[in-house]
Amino acid sequence: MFLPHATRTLLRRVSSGARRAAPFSSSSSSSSSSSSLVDNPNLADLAGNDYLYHIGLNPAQQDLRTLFGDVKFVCLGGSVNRMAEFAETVADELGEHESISVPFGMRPSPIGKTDRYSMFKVGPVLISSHGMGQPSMSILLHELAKLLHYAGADDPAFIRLGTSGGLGVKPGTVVVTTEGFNGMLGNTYDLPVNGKMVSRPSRMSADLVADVLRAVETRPETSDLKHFKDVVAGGTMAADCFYEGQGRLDGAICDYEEGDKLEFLQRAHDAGVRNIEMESLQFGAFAHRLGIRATACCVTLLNRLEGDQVRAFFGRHYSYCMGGVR
Ligand code: R2B
Ligand code: URA
Repeated sequence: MFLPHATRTLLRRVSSGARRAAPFSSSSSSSSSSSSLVDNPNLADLAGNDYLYHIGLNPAQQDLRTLFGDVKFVCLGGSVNRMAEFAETVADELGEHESISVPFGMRPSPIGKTDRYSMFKVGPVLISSHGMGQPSMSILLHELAKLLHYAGADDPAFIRLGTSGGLGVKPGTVVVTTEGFNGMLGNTYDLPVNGKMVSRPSRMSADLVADVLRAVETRPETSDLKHFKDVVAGGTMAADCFYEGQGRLDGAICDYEEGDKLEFLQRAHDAGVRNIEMESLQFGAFAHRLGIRATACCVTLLNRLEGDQVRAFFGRHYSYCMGGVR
């Protein structure tokens, strides 16, 4: 997402920021007022023998406190390769000036099971791929929250670094998410639980968003980001489908006209949506429910008001994501 120097700067700046999630709106919600990472009395019954199935770790088998107790940032992104690359960048940047620990080797190497997600740790930064879509993100968030709870991590900030389709912003713009929107343009993530629909508001931490924007604005390390790309705060719509769910005309099925698509996208823009992807709604709902400081910083690969096909050249696409203007 951010330039290499900016990565370090941002992490430091954000680290000195507010300690608790301050949602963007104080309207009624079921969220706790402070961060706890988990809210489940049943976990006590496991007496510390809790196999985190998809990431392959268990507090009964690994010393999670030693390995993960210092985590201050959790950086998540969809693709394995991109997050492995991001881990290398963070190692280079933090390694320059700080004594950092990179467990399991001299350079970042995957931790735990890697068949579903790839996770890395560089000093206080835990980095993981989350796959595509809200179900994949949800599984990872449940297991990471428990991992960090067992590790005793103190109020870590969660940031998703991803790609998206922009809405009324020029390609290359980075959208820092303030709140999630669903495909009906509401702000709740709705999940059937035991045969009942549970709706949770999707809100990011106002303090974390402000810290990210301040870092971009004030630090010389991010001057390239200011010169070459726009960074805006705004709503992010997450869809459970890349094609129809995002109003594309180029999927294998399309039962609507271009006018329907444009009417919807314009309505979404009017409601405050500035980009569309597939995870931030669930991410914001999960974090807000637990009081975790979270936001997403997603580069826009195209302006959806102008088209549907993602044709960003890979190198450019990649450097947008990592924040490098290469
Ligand atoms: C952005 O890009 C992916 C789809 O191409 C999806 O994971 C997302 O949110
Ligand atoms: N990812 C999405 O989910 N949608 C886009 O348009 C681009 C990337």
